[in-house]
Amino acid sequence: MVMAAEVEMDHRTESYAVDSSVLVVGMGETGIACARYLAARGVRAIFADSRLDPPGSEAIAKAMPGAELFTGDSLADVPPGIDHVIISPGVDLQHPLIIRAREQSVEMLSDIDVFGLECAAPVITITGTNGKSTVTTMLGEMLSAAGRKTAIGGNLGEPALNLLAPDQEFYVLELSSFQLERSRPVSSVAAVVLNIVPDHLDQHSGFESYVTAKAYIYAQCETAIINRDIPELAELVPADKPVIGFGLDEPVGQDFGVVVTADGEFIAQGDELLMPVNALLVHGRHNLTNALAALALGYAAGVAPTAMLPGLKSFKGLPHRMQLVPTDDGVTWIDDSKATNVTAAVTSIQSIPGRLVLIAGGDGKGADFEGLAKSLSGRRSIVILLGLDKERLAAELEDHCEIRMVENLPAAVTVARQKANPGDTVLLAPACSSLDMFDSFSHRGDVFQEAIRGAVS
Ligand code: UMA
Repeated sequence: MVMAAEVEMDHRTESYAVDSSVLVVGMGETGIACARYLAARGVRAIFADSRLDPPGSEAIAKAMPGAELFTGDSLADVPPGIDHVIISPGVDLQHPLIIRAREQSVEMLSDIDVFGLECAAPVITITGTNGKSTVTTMLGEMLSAAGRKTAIGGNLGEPALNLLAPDQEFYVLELSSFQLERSRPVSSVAAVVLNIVPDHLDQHSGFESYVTAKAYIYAQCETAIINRDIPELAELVPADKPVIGFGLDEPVGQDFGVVVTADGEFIAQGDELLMPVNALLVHGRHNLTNALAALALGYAAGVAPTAMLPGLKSFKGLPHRMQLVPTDDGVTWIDDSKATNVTAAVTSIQSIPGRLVLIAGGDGKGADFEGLAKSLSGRRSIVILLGLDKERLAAELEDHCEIRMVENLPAAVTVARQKANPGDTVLLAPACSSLDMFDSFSHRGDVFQEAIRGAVS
């Protein structure tokens, strides 16, 4: 056997190991990471992807020369002798190969399960609909600043398997609902569901299954971190788990929160003031919540809050999340391409005072846009729409704002430039996924920033 570690799971009777005869479904970033991981351990695998030209095929062939790669529908069944199937997060669970594997009782794993087999350092796990990449990166910087060697990844971008290293002191993993529903419960020192609002409803069978997937994060954690501002989320935590809370109100005990004094607002643990809220470089109440969550996670993992503060104070935020794009035209241009659902877009819109030119649209993932309409009501805003769901958005928003329709993002920037006056804000907060027109939300944000640089000198 190549891999020594075997993990007993509470909810299953069998232990598992990945030592031979593996089928990896998905030839994207996760598939590439699996190929490298398995090849380094001398395990042979075959690979399948329903896409005709999956992005990882070249890298997989390089990592595991001679491995058989099946694209499109060229692999109709799980070949005899396959003992394990590793499923990438983007693979549809109704994929014919997954159905066949289930019928044949072939062991199914995620890359996160495989990561769990070899991971020797404490893991901190983060999920939620919005803010999880920010909290993951923020906490990574806080732990590093506290002198602890920390690797961050997962849904954030770097597949978990690529992070494994013998000298890591902490792993901080952002986990999507897709990763959670494909994985056995992840053993962690601290776990959080930051928030949950409807998202990805076109891929999950409904809001309930999306919530269930997110709740898995608490199943095997040592301490559950809960958001006091969304009390319903505490119901996702198993009854006997130790809990630490965070929220924008005054904290008690070990909880984190905000204390108002004559000198202003302070981030605090219990009655101990840690730092002034205005010392954060990231703006908005949602980022204050993110900071409190990160502190609670790090504290639950055994790191003193004071040791984490330097990393928190120097954290500047992530690209394409409320990122200011500098110009000299007197208009504030903001790239929030990461606002891929209605709640994230509404949070951004509400954080901006004054006259707004909003650029929105893309693939709405089956969501209802009523919340977006409400947030624009009575604001004198102009909304420029593009992408797959622009007609549906226009129908929902037309009673609340002036609408313009465009074919692409550079055209949206041109119209925004004509409509915005000095003092106004132009905000890209699409409330939709980017995948109908772009490779990713970062690609969409890059195109937006490039168009601004071209149009506004
Ligand atoms: N696909 C097929 N057929 C297949 C396999 C995949 O059509 O047989 C499609 C999927 O529908 C999907 C795309 O290919 O749209 C990518 O799927 P993948 O599983 O190959 O994805 P990876 O490249 O491995 O990237 C995945 C995560 N992607 C998804 O969950 C869709 C990345 O999250 C993550 O960073 C990476 O693993 C490393 O862990 C991205 C993401 O968009 C950022 N996540 C969603 C989100 O945040 O909203 C969930």
